[in-house]
Amino acid sequence: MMEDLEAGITRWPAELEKAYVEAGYWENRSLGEQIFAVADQFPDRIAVIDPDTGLELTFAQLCQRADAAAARLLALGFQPGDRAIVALPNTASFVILLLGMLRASVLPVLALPSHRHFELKTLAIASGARAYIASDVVRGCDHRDLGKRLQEEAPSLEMIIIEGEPLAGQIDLMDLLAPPKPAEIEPLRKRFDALDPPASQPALFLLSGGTTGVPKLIVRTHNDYVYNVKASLAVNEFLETDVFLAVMPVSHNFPLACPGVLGALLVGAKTVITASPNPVKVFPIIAKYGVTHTALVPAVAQSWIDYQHLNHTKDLITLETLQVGGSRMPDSLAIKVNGVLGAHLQQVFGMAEGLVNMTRLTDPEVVINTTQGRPISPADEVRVVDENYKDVAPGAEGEILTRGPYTPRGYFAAPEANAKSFHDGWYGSGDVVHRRPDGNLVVHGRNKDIINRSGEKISAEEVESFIYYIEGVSRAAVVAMHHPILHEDVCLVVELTGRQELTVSEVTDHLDAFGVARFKHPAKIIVVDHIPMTKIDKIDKKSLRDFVAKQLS
Ligand code: OOB
Repeated sequence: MMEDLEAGITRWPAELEKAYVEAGYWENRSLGEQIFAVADQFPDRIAVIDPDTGLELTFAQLCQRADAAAARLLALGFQPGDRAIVALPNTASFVILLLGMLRASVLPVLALPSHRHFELKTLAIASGARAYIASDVVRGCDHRDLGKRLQEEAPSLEMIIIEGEPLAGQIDLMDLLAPPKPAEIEPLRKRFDALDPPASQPALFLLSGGTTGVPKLIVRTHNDYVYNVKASLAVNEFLETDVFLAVMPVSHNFPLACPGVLGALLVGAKTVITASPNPVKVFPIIAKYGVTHTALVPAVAQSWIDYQHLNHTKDLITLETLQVGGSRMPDSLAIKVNGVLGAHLQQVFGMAEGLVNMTRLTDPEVVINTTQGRPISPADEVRVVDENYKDVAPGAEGEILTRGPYTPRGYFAAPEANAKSFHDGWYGSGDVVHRRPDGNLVVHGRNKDIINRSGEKISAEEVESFIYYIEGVSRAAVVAMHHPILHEDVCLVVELTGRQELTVSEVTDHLDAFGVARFKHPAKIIVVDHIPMTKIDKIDKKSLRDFVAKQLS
């Protein structure tokens, strides 16, 4: 229900909300209503293509299916404001379901298919989700069994909804997403037009890539998220004649809303959605559907550049703009994008918590290749501060603080995390940057204890907490190590008592037993006599990172 949600949401100050509306940043129109209005203009245009299943939907068909899905969700007992965890891979089903949930005001908690029991259970408890929605088997993980196990521990999870072959007692996602009968179309449309939620209400939950042991939920309201998408659309110069390829996991803010899938829907353009970013698979898809825009993490951009460099394919002729973000793109890689892929590069430095920076397509090459861009909205405020939250001298390095019309003022129902990450309404992401005189930001690193493994954020503290259960581990520290493709990977440094060694496979088995997502598992273990400590008796992560770098060089 909406009422019980409200208590967990930190709103913008009332006078600012008013100002955002007056300035036109907040339109007071829901995301679903706006997509439906676009669909009414271009009902017969293709909205979504899923080359993996062959499904193609026009805007009219997408909206009809979304309304039918909304009706079926309510028939299952969902009420507006209820939450459901969505951990689907990139398929057309995701898009239909998302729009259906928006129409029914059932709030998606956007998780990843790579999340496992530990992450999902924590999310289910934090969100009070009533359903878990996933594909039956993804990369060897059976989400039907996982769903059953989750239900034992998260009492709110009444329903498991499965794409593929659900177990007895589970719901078939295909039944939920099937097209309505022709006679149902109009009545459904009327019914959900009448249920259109106020735009101040939550539209969905994103996950934070934050540092604490508990994943944090970010509520994005219709007003702020629509603006996130529209401001991104303008800076990305994405038009209705363009074709967006969604190839990074669409539960992430970047391919979903910067401008991403939602951007394409809001301008009446085509989205091609597919699961594998492997150039062998995806290049022919780009050629076949005339993809013009896509969003990648640097590691995938690197793999595309390497492949194209070797194969000189003609597949990328239509590709105009390549957005790259999620982790720091090395300048040496940025320089190659245009020459090898023939596309304009746009660097994107964003966060699920709000603020998005982009280089502009008309910026000088040196800006595009060596900076992470500047805020997409004139109403974004950015400060660069020292450890006492004092502004540093212009151009000096410091931590970024931000606030603005699409940067929420707190995590969902997390007062402790909020006290750490929000300062007088300013969100501190922990990224260390400097601001150039032209306003563009350069990301130097971060003052937060995470590993950024090819765009997936891993909390060191979270992984460490599991390692301490291993017998003989007296101290454990998880730090980033360099990886040639992923840029960073997880390295575990341990002090042992009563044993000499600890293997990667033992740690993997241990973390599997706890249901920790595989992408968080250490790829390397270093046993030491003493883990370096700071003066205040905390693990000295900085010198440990240097130590690991030396050991592995
Ligand atoms: C995006 O969102 P999240 O929430 O997964 O991660 C945010 C964090 C940032 O605080 C920063 O540490 C890192 O990811 N990051 C970058 C970066 N883009 C994100 N670090 C260096 N250079 C970049 N270009 O990752 C995200 C959300 C929206 C758009 C793009 C990325």
